[in-house]
Amino acid sequence: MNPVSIAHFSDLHYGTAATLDEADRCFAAAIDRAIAERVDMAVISGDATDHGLDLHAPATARLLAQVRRLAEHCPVLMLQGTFSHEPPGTLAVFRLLGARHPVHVADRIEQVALTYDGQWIASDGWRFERIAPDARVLLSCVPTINKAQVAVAAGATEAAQAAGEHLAALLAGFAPLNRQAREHGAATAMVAHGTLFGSINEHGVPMAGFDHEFSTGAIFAADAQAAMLGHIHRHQQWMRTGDSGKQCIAYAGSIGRFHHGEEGDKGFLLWRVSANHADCTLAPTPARRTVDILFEGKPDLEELRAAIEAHDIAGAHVRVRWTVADEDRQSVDRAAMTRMLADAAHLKLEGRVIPVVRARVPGIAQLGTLADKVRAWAHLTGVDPAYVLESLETMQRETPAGIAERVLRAQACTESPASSCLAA
Ligand SMILES: [Mn+2]
Repeated sequence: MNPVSIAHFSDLHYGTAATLDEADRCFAAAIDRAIAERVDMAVISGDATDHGLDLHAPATARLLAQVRRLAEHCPVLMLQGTFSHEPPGTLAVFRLLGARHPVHVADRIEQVALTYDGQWIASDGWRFERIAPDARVLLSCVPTINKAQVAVAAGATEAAQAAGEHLAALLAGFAPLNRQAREHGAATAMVAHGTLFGSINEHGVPMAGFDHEFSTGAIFAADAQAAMLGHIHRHQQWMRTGDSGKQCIAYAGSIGRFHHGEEGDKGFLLWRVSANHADCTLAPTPARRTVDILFEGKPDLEELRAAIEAHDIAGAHVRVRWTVADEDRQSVDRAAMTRMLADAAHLKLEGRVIPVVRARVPGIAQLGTLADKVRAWAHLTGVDPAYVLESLETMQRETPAGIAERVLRAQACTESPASSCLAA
């Protein structure tokens, strides 16, 4: 049997003007490419919207038009994403699009088969009793987890059982149907929205808490060839070759770059899935480029000039961040920076001012030496200047390593005076 080619889009985040252009430009380009690749079907694995959309919002019409365009080309499955982004019920209207091919909305835990004549069939319960003989593709759908729903589907009786265990039981429950589908020669995939333990988010942070729903082990144990995931905005994948052939789990990542500091390429996935094989490649979208320039203190215009030369600023979304003490805030030349970065498509200047919380000594800046400043400060705050001046002198005379060694030795003395102290 020929492998089924599937376009997998995720985390479109259609919303307000701030991100709408990015979302729509990238999704449009992705659909163009998917059509050119003649994919057999398409999956949108959650967070099609960024928040609840009004019917008259520009994002609503643009998203509906794009999904309709996609459904003119091939059958589409849309999965319910995070409730705060995609309030329950958001996806219901997509069922009504009436394009050449049907749009199936998976907003509950269920299995869905795509038949050879391009129709979606959904299971009555959380899984099929048996696989229809004309199933070309079997999809096991796990939308954003409502923990109670998982517990019911998995038949859990222990209320205290962790959600992750319920989910592992649920995924294992899909395995017999996936094996049956494989015997019929059907392609099998899981479509889910959630956090995989050990994945890395778009800011480079590993997801390793205990409330992360999925593990690679539990997903592979569902015995589907492919697992198409949404929620984490960074593309990444895991593979395993075993009794079930080649299995692959992948996040498509978000369709565009919606925030500063997001690492990695943006795009959608082109999957090829058969009864015993799955693989995917990232097809890039024209996501915006972002450049972050960071100053520890006051922005140095020479350094900024060097950074502008080093990065291709033209057309990029640039963010400059700095941190200054309150007394220096007036010396930051925002106008000069704006002029230097005029080629950027969008510029964000973010200065953080550290407020003065300490007592100030009037005229301290005019004193000639650091020692004089320390004395003036000590006088105001009622501290004996002798110890501070001694420490100051030590810092000028000794290396940091030498000071640290002496401090540690003194500590060892207090902790166990008998042994190390006398020797030292
Ligand atoms: Mn998302």
